[in-house]
Order: sequence, then structure tokens, then C-alpha cells
Amino acid sequence: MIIKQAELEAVTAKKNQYPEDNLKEIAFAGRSNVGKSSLLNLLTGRKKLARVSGSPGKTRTINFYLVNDAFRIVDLPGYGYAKLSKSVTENWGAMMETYFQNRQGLKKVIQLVDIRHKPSAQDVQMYEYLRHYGLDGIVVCTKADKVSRNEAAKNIAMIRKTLDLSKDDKVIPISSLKRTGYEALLDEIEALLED
Ligand SMILES: Nc1nc2c(ncn2[C@@H]2O[C@H](COP(=O)(O)OP(=O)(O)OP(=O)(O)O)[C@@H](O)[C@H]2O)c(=O)[nH]1
Ligand SMILES: [Mg+2]
Repeated sequence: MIIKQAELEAVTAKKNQYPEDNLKEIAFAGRSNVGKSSLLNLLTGRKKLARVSGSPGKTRTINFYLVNDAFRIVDLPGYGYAKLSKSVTENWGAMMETYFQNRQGLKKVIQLVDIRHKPSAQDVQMYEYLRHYGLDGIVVCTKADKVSRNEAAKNIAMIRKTLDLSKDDKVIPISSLKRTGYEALLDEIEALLED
């Protein structure tokens, strides 16, 4: 699949701000700073489409990106950033729940984890949550440029085990910095959209 066009369609904190539920959507979930916005920019070939930041907690809204006028990629707010206040954290849970429960067009939530680290308790919880909603099945390991090939293979096995993935679950290592690995993800997204 080739992404020819992408634009920010809506920045939302509430359900009544969502765009009309008329297209298929693929969302990105993961802890703050894991690289969700960077991946979105890589896939769309637009370096500044989504805001990337060295300070975690940048994306705190559900951002809908219209792609090729045909489907949406949805950048979800990151979790696990300790410095955010309790009210912000509680609001995060409510926001996710509302989106997951009410969105007909939502086909898959791609979970992002850092290839260098064992998934956190919150990552595990997030993946279980996705499984509960039937939105699981694809995990992207970000920042693949930070490890050697050997380490990558070892860490992917560890990530599979920690998230308790099944054989059919896909794990795709990607580097947004080096621009590698994303073709495999685009193929998966294409298959989801054809379904
Ligand atoms: N080395 C390397 N750094 C990356 C990669 N992807 C993202 N980063 C860096 O990681 C930091 C966070 O990236 P973002 O894309 O803003 O992360 P996010 O998941 O959108 O973060 P929140 O919006 O806070 O949830 C930035 O400093 C990026 O430059 C990658 O593939 N390799
Ligand atoms: Mg972000």
C-alpha cells in the first residue's frame, strides 16, 4: 500500500468531537514516548504531521488522521507517564473506554512497545484490554535502531512471552529514525482494510 495523502482531521477529548464513524480506523496505542507519533509520520511520509517530542505526554487527545481519503489512523494518548496528574490519568482511561466501546469503524489497535525493554505492567494490561475488545494481534517494536540484530531477536522473544502473544500475533520491528521495517506494517494495514 502507498500512502499518498494524509491530514489531521480531528483532535478530540470527547465523543461528540469524533469525526463521523463512516470509515475504517486503525489506532496506535502505547506508553508515552514509545514513538507513536513518529511512526505515524513515517508511514505517511510527512515528518511534521504528528507532533513528536522528547518530553513524554505530548499527545493527550485522540487524534484522527484521514489517509488517502479512505481510512483513518488514530493516534491515541500515551499511558504510563508518572508525572501526569491523577485527574489526567483517570481521564485517559475514560477516553480510551469511550473510543473502544463506541467505534464501529475501529478494526485494530496496534500496540507499540520499545524494543529495548520488557513490556511494563501497563503494556501487559493494555494488550489484555485490546484482547478483550478483539482489537489485538499486531505489536510494533519501536526504536529498532537502538539494538543489534541479535538483541532484537532476543528481545522480540521476551516481548512475545511477556505480552503472552499467540503464534498468530504479528510482531514487527520498526525504526522511525532509520526508516526501516514499516513496509511490513503497511502490508498488515492493507490486509485489515480489505477485510
Ligand atoms: N532512536 C529512535 N528514536 C525514536 C524512534 N521513534 C521515536 N523516537 C524518539 O522518541 C521520542 C518520542 O517519540 P514520539 O513519537 O513523540 O512518541 P509518542 O509515543 O507519540 O509519545 P506521546 O505523544 O508522549 O505519547 C522522540 O524523541 C523521538 O524522536 C526510533 O525509531 N528510533
Ligand atoms: Mg505522540
